[in-house]
Amino acid sequence: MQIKHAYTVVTSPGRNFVTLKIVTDEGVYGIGDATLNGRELAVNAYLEEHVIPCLIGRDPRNIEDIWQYLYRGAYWRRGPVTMTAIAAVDMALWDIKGKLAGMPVHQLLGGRSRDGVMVYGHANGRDHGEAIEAVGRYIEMGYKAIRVQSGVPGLDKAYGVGKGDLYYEPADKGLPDEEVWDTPLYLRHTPELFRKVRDAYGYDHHLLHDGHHRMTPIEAARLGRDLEPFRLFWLEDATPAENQEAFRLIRSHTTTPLAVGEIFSSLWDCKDLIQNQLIDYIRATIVHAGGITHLRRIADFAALHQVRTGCHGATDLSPVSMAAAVNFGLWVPNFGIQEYMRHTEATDEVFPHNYRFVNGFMEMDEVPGLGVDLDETKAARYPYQRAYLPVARLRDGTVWNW
Ligand code: CS2
Ligand code: MG
Repeated sequence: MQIKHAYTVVTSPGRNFVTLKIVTDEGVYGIGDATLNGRELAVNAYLEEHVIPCLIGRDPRNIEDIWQYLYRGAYWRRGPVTMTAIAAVDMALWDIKGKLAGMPVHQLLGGRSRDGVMVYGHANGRDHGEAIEAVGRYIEMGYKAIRVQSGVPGLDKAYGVGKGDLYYEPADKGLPDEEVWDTPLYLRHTPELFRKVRDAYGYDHHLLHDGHHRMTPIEAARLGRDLEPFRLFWLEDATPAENQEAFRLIRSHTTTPLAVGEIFSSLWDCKDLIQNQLIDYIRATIVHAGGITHLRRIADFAALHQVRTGCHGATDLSPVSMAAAVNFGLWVPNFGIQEYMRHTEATDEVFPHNYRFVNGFMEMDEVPGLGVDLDETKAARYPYQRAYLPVARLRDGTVWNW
């Protein structure tokens, strides 16, 4: 069996997605998500110019050999563009292998460790009142875990406050939007938000919060300690994690569980965090951390250190990634939680899939491969438009972490 041809499809049903399709000489095909928010065409070019020519003629069943070839053979290793491109190839090859075997990918990995994958939703609002009302709506929808984000009095914008209720998309067409950030204001108001949520709904639901890289380590330590009475499931991206050691300071001050890693692209980005138990959940994803083949290694390493998975699952990860993530989440023994930001109806039509939300969990049937497809006719209706994530500045104009 050989890879006969491969190509990418760029489509934008509300936001940009890049999908790789690999077709074998026996007509079986697989798809992989190659979306990197704000840098979509960089990955597309990497695939078209540097990866796809090397795939033609290879045996698609040799997933590991192709992974090693694309990782070691590139010379220039790691990084979000490279590892997202490798991830797309890897997802597509696992999809093909499942179809050939007549089994879903979670069966190929080792079968089901659970019947459903617990997911968390995203309650948010421009102020505490709106955010608290949104939490109530997510409880009514059956979510067992809910991320809570709200505006900060005195700031025009804050991370995680969507334009509508269900669909959160931070990227905007045109050049990057610039937003002012003020951490002291945020630190003053956030504990109050969670006190109000707990007062309103009690402690029967997991609450999560995303600091989105904006605090210094000592500021993150302060927030972690202030949130302790509200028993969060996790505080995410408390501080930028290029310096993995920074989490040692946060860890020494608070028992609030810590999650990090949605922007990591390999095990090397999180090895110290995990082996020193500086975090509780690793957020690396199949689409940005080299695919199922590499995320499995990260998860196994994390399991040795009692760290659980908490994979990223925002709207800028396509339904192809979500289908792969549900397969992975059904299997992985040290599962923690899976993020689930609902896609738009248009996106779901472009990417028909088998996973479904059932009372706080994601479930899927025993369908061969990943359990997702790409409708290329519908995809062609939505042309690409360059879009950027925002840029943050502090009040004095200093560029900050968005
Ligand atoms: C966020 C994301 O879902 C999350 O935890 O950090 O919304 C993130 O801002 C986007 O994926 C960036 O593209
Ligand atoms: Mg996040």
